[in-house]
Amino acid sequence: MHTRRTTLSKFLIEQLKNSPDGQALAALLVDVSAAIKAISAAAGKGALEGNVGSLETVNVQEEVQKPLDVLTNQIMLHHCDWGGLVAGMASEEMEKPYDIPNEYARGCHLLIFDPLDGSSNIDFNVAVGTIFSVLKHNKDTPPTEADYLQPGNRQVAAGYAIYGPATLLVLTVGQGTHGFTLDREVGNFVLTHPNLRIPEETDQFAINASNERFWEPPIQRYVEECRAGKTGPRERDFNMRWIASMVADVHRILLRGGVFTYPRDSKSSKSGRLRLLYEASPMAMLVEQAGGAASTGRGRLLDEPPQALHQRVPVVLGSKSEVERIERYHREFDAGTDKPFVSPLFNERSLFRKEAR
Ligand code: AFP
Repeated sequence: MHTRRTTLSKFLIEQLKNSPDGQALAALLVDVSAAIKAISAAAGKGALEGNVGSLETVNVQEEVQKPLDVLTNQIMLHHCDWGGLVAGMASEEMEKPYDIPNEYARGCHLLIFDPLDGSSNIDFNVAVGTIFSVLKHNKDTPPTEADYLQPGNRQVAAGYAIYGPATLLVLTVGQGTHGFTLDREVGNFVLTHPNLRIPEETDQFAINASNERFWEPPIQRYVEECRAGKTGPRERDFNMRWIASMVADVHRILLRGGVFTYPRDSKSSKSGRLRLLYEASPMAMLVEQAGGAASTGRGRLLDEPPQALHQRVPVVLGSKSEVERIERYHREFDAGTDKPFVSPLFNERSLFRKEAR
């Protein structure tokens, strides 16, 4: 039974056999997958091991940490620092990059990760994830902070794990996007979703609609048109979803099509909420490799040059035609030629009057 299943190791050896430093990258991704198995087991214990509630500490983002934020960060560091495969690591949970301890050799890759994305969901047993990105570091010297500030188009691998009813690892090494399901009894990741392609025809969008009043007009226009459904300019009905865990929201979009967006807003920082290096760049690579598009609304996300380790960025990603439509709305708005859609519910003679923008 199952003797011909493609395991992650087999898949990586095959995909990377002709790439420079391919063996080192494959070995690193196997270490990352081991960390993911450990995180999956820890997350699965929930309240049995005190993995719920909050700590009294805050991370560099000024967010209150959960016990699992701290534990999963350590799991990632300690599974990947010892094997001579990474030159350094950076985590959303740490202010500064992690230097490889002196007793271990340094490798030719940098590993960047968000160890527990969507951790505010953990108390409610809703899916959370881990996001990671791999860059090259071809210097003999230990990496400085500046070495991590590479645009997403320089990533050699990116992926995420989603801890839901099943644990899945979705991965790219620049040759398509592929999904692996953890066989918990055997302990292997098995290729179950080869060559994922984002559907073009879609009726899904994912956005935190409670921020609507803080969005820019191009995003307000897009969402208003979707909400108008058959009665609006799109002439079909849309479905909205928001899990508040980027991994889970993007996973849905990858399989079903549509758009995930955390746009620029005027609420806290104008750049939106998501971090360029830990969240946006790896997700953008996965989405592009699955035939989709990823943008800031005003340019390709993978070309965005990072200025700082914890920089935030507006994110619009998913089915290509929808992302291109949102980019067009930004261009028209910037040029002053946009034609915002006003729902009949809000027109001059209706009960609800929409204030002029
Ligand atoms: P946490 O990892 O701090 O829970 O943040 C998750 C996240 O960065 C991303 O996964 C979600 O898409 C987004 O925040 C949810 O933000 P809202 O609080 O605005 O729903």
